[in-house]
Amino acid sequence: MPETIVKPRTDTRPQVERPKLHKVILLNDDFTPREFVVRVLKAEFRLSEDQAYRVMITAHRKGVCVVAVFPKDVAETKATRATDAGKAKGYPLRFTTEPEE
Ligand code: NFA
Repeated sequence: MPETIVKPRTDTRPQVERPKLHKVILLNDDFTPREFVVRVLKAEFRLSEDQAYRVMITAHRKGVCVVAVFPKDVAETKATRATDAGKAKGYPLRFTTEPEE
């Protein structure tokens, strides 16, 4: 039986950081109608009726709710579009973003 030759295999692929995801956060306010918030969440974030209602009611009760996480540029674009949808109707509805831990 010939000797086993163990060939050292060194992984030379560069170790890259996975880009951080950013949270889109819905902020409560006293003026935007609940149904409108649900409609925006469904349209902009593709949430189901149930998911959208739960996110809306959590923000309503606790002040804020995480809607979803995306790469930074996607999170910022969606937060801006959703905020602008409220602005177009004269509502103070706001979505912000922040990096995930
Ligand atoms: N608090 C709003 C209302 O009672 C509803 C709302 C929920 C607004 C979540 C913004 C975010 N009409």
